[in-house]
Amino acid sequence: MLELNFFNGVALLLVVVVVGVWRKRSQPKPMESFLVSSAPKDTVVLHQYGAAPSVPSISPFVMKLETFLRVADIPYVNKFDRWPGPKGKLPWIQYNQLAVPDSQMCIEFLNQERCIDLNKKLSVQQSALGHLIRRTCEDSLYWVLLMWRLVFDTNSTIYNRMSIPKPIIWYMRRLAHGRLWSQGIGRHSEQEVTKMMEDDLAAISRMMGEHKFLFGDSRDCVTEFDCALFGQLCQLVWQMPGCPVQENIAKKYPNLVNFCENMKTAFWPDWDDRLLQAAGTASCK
Ligand SMILES: N[C@@H](CCC(=O)N[C@@H](CS)C(=O)NCC(=O)O)C(=O)O
Ligand SMILES: *[C@@H]1O[C@H](CO)[C@@H](O)[C@H](O)[C@H]1NC(C)=O
Repeated sequence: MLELNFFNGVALLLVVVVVGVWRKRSQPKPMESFLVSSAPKDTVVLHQYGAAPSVPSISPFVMKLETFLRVADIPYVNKFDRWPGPKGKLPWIQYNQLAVPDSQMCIEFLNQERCIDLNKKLSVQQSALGHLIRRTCEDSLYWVLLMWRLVFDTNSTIYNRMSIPKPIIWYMRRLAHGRLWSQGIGRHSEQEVTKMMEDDLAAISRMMGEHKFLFGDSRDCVTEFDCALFGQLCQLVWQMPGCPVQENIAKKYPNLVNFCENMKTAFWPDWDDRLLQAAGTASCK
């Protein structure tokens, strides 16, 4: 048993105070404190990171949400302010004096507000499948992407291309290592993580077959699930410099690369104008 003496008492008090302050800090903040910019009525303000070298955003979730805004034809303006939203993450949106965090919650909120349903043509079974694909992308592939960018690529190639200062890269890596370890994937080797990714991609690739999009070939078959898939895949296909992932996908799953090309052509005519044109790295695809 721990003896309660003066030093233990002080240590205990310190722990209680620190935990108390920490808990208070992590309480959700009132939404009003996030209304940092004004926008015309019924226009979405999309808060996101700055530009990236090969895909308009470094974040798969930003790509998902911005693609959704385009597919659903919702007027929006970008704020490249890296301002973390009500839940401390990006992306988040502001809409008519409301702040909404989380890409998926933003989509569901906008669906309600504007009577949108990109999935309305899907059968019950297709919707269920779409849901499972989205989860695979966001709760499995996303972690694989982080492992490559922040653990296996010891050169931090993508972050260096974005000219992020070295100490910040160091801090990001440190933070990520802890999170990836807690999530569990951080305990696996490069070979094991590659296998996980291959299994996910193979399943999605078989599911897609020769279709242009997940559930069909025409632009109006594009669903929320295509946006979620595109968000993650476009990163793996185009924005993983320093990682063998990119080459691997192009060789093994050309239909997934085609899917990305199709989404890009259909909804991102301004893709190239949106890329970060850092000196000497204009074409890093
Ligand atoms: N479930 C969230 C995930 C968003 C997310 O993980 N965003 C990352 C960037 S890709 C982020 O903000 N990370 C900063 C942090 O975790 O502190 C969504 O769908 O929006
Ligand atoms: C880091 O860069 C060096 C020099 O370009 C290269 O030899 C090495 O393989 C790279 N490391 C990784 C993990 O990509």
